[in-house]
Amino acid sequence: AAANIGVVGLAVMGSNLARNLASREGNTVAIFNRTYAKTEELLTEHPEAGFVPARDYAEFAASLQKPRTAIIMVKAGGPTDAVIEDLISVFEPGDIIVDGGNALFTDTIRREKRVRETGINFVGMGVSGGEEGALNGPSLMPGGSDESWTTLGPILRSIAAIAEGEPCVTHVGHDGAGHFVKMVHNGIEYADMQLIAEAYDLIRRGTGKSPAEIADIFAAWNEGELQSYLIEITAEVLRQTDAPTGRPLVDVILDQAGAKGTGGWTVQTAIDLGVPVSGIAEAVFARSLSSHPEQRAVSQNLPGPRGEIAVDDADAFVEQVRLALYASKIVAYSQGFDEIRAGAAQYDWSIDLGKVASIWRGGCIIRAQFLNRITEAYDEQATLPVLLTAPYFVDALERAQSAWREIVRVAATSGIPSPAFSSSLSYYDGLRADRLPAALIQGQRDFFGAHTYKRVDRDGTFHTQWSGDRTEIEAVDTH
Ligand code: NBP
Repeated sequence: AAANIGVVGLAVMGSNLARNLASREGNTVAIFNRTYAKTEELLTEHPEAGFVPARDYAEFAASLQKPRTAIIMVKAGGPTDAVIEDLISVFEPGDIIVDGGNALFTDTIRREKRVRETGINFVGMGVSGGEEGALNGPSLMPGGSDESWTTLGPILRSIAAIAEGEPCVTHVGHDGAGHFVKMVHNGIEYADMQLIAEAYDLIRRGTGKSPAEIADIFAAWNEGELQSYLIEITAEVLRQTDAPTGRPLVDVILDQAGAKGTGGWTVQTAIDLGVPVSGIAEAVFARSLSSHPEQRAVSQNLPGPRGEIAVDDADAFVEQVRLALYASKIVAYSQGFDEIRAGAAQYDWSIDLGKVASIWRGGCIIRAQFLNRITEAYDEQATLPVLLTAPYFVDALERAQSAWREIVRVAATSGIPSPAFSSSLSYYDGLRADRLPAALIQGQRDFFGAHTYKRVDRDGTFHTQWSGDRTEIEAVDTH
């Protein structure tokens, strides 16, 4: 057996990951793909990689040193299950199967149980950074057992992105923890992108600047506290001219945003966990709204202002938008980390939240300076209940306060949709409120469903006899 690691599935992600592995000192990589032509193609195109090809699973298993370690990079869902079963049939107890596809974490939990019965280790691993990351250094979020991490750790460290000298990989937690964290990463990515899009829209309508001029603004922002890959690529996209028409590319791209589903998973899971990820949810729903042209077409003449803003001082307005973006971004990340915290509690994972922030600093789509501040916040207090209450963020929110409110006000009065900006502000004010109208909701629930309520002044559970004499009785809480 010649190889210390294998890759199954040689489409773009798998072949790039295999090449990344092969390029690192000490690795010999076995490769297998259901359709052998793809294996041959990779061998021909990259003879320098020294791949050990296999035509079937038995040959693949025989080419691997023990404990055998294989990373699966095939289509998520049924294909992943099929490949796992095939590997089980040729692997032995102690071997390690890693799923690097975009699996839903509950599938990973199920698969881990199934594979564990055989004595083989199963690791669900979130891989972020797309094709480019897979080739040059992704952010890696492996779950799975401690035992598998011993073998896998050094290999993964060798291929991960490096941020400030540290490889962007950590053993996130057991079974589905890695895929869970990857899912939330994607949810945060949705929110971040939506916030940037809203900022662009407000600046464009407010100042009349061209996309290329706004590109300069984003490029300048990328030098400051907003520094991030997404801000950087926003400038690139805005600067791009469409060759056939000579117009800004952003003006010829159809304004209907697609989605592959991981943002939706983040929201569905958050609902199950009872965690308000309103910024992420608004970002997911904003994409759905954009993608209903038939509804948008019949709504064009609905009454309301037409998105014109009278801005006196363009520079001051741009700075207000920047602050609103920064504050809303703090909220989005705070909500995302809240979901990871709640997921860890629910599924009994021990997840180091600061470490998660630190492995997102390189390789992945949401890589940013800002993540250092999150790591610092959790280093200071690992059990911080609300990330945005960390002193650094409180300072930032204090600074952004009035601009944030002004921008949400301007958007509302001008008829410019700003779902992520405004929902972030509402969330923030909801957290701050000393008293919420939730009390009234409890009253309504008690009225129509005898759902009972608690009192501020006494322990116990109470019900008002709404259909009777409306006196209050102490109730046994059965709801
Ligand atoms: P695809 O998702 O397009 O999957 C193609 C691969 O799956 C091929 O190797 C194909 O083999 C194999 N496959 C299928 Br389909 N059914 C199979 C089966 N029943 N048995 C064995 N192999 C099967 O590839 P990709 O775009 O490279 O993505 C791979 C994984 O990485 C996916 O889970 C995807 O969601 C994830 N991904 C992640 C990122 C990221 O940024 N993290 C980006 C893109 C993709 P064949 O050649 O024989 O058809």
